[in-house]
Amino acid sequence: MKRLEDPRLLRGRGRYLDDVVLPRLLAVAFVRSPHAHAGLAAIEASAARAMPGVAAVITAAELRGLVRPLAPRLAGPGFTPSAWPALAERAVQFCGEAVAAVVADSPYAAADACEGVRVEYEPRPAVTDIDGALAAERVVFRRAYRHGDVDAVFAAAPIQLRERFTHGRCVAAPLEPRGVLADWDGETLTVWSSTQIPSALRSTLAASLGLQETHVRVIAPDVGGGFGLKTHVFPEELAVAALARLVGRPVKWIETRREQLLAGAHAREQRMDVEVAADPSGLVRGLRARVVADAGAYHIYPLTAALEPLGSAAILPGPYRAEVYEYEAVAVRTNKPPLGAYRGVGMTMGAFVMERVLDLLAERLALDPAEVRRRNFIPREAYPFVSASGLTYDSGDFPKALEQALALADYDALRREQAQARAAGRLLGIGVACYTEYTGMGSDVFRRRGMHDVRGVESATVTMEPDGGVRCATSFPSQGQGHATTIAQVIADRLGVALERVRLAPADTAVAPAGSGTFGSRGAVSIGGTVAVAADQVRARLQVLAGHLLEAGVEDVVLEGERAYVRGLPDRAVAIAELARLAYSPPCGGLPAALGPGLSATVYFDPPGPTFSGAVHVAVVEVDPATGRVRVARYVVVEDCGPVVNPTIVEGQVHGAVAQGLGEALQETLAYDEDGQLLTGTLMDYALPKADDVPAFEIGHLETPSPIMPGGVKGMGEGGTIGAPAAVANAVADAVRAHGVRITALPIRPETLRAVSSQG
Ligand code: MCN
Repeated sequence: MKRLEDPRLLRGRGRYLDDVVLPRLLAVAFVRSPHAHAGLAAIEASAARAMPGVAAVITAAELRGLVRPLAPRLAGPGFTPSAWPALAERAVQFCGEAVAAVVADSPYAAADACEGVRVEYEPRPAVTDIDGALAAERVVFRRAYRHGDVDAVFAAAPIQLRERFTHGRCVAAPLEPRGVLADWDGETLTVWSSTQIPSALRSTLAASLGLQETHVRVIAPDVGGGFGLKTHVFPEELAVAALARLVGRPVKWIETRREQLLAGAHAREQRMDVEVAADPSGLVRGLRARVVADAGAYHIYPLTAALEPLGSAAILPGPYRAEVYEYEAVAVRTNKPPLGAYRGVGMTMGAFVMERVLDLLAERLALDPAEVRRRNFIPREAYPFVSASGLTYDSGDFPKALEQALALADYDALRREQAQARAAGRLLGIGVACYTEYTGMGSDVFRRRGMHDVRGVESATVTMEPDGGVRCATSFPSQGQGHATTIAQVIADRLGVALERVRLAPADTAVAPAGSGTFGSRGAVSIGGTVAVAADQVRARLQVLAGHLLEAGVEDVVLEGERAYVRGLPDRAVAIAELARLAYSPPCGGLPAALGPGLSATVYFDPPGPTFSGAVHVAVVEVDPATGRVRVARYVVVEDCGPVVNPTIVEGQVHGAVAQGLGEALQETLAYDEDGQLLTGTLMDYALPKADDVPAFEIGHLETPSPIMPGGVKGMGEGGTIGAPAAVANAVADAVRAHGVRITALPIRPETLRAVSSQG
């Protein structure tokens, strides 16, 4: 089934943030620090205020007492809080931090006036890397974990490996950048934001500005991609909301691409030192890991800097049986933008390290990489399985997924082809990666992590209108995942109406009940827990009404093909639209006893998860010995997200996520110099994958239903980005093994492969 939302979007009829225009609208631009670390001695804005079209120039001084900074909480020891202000007050902590906002009658006038704001900085030394931050003891998060007698297992292990892996800084880079429009009518603050979390944003704005939530309305119009970036609340959202109140007119800020690269949330940067204890058979018995993430200048709101290192450490054991494990997860503060969520957060690094380690082990023991995985997998019958890091894996069948992927790739033939290519001097590599992924998390997961400001609950209202059309409003909006289609499928199925009769309401806190948002691959699971249950409640009311009219037992009423009929008697029927009309306009004699008017249900759901989905990826790459450039020749995925609601959407999600993973593996780097200056501030320098960098994908499915989630459904929207860097890294390592090049860092840029190039 094709996506219902696409015709409107493909015809250019989408309504993105920059399409939203209000009367008397003013534009906002931010003055941003050119220094990574500096004191703010003075800001002189009178010249800018006098420039044409300028309505106001606002600094932290004008916002004092009006806006509380973003200060997420994390329960438990080892957490040093931070407060990210709407505008910097006494000092700037990273290059690109906002120090003033200009409000003008056009974005151009606002941008020009930014140049007229004179800021006197007092540059200070910047800390720009993990070692510098550790040396300066700038630790903002530290958590340790130990399971089993790790020392005894390591002391007895005949095979030991030790390696350091690093991951560079990258960014989500959605097609539509961030943006926010705010309007204050003296009573209600209405905010349009390109966000993944309208409900949580409303709460944060209300708390920060000292308003009641009922006086704040957040609307997320069409959102052109989020990929985790828009899971956060940003200072710009606070500043723009406050500006609307200060200037008494609607104001809008649209991020430029340069601002996004410079001052949005970044992703991934971390390193992991790992030790492995194994048997000569290749069985991994124990793991030790120390993860240190470069968290940037502030904790990201609401997830905190714990998100990346804790996720990487917790998922490291993957779908394998390691018995003992100890880790330390650390985040350090540097003078760079905060580290936040990006598709696959935490899990990408965990999978990269574990899958590289298994290949190194295979190499040491002269085993095939597929064989070493077979020997370590958790067998299907061992699920539910508690991993060495304490995660309860509810379901999975990796032995089967691996065999399916190897068959799809024709692995044996690939190895023969590789041998021939090698004989001819070509650098062909084959990489296998397997990962398990936590999806569909509920409040319990966030509370266990100590994350107070992430609710974990979702909700939906399903309403059949008086003409039989159905409207659904959810707390988890779409940024491209196709929810309008999958939600319509679920509702149409349950209420017996045509798909076209079902509409997903725009994301608007005035319409939708409260919840958390779309992140952590929780959408499919939340649809099952909210939309499906609410639709069932509406269905039950329709059945009572139809049973009453048709003089049949409720359990005998079938809803199908826009009609309600008595089972076995298809002619004894009434149109569902007629039932809807009667529900709002009761017939003479009224509705059946105990059935009030209306056809609507609101359901809140706290997913009992996480539920674990997973996949096996096989990448085939060829390295050009002359340039070190890597071409991805083939890409195979076998994924398991339980029963698939919409195969087209699921495959589309795999395509997009793998494409992002390939960029992460081979191209994308936010490079900084030692002063904390960003060297890759445009898309000419920050290399996103393009169409010709991405191969055709070969996708297979496996369905291992979740025993804990409604309908057995598991999430999958992030998976491709988790598997691709690991599979590609293993494939490149396989291609260049004979040349003595070690693959321990992402991205694997041509310059990493220069040892091959020089030999080539
Ligand atoms: N689905 C399905 N059957 C399943 C599982 C999922 O049909 N068994 C469908 C779902 O109904 C939904 C889609 O696949 O339409 C993704 O579902 P899910 O894995 O639950 O993920 P979410 O809906 O929670 O989406 C979030 C996820 C994340 S965390 C990021 S980041 C991401 C992603 O989705 N950002 C995206 N995919 C994206 N796709 C686009 N186009 N844009 C983004 O910003």
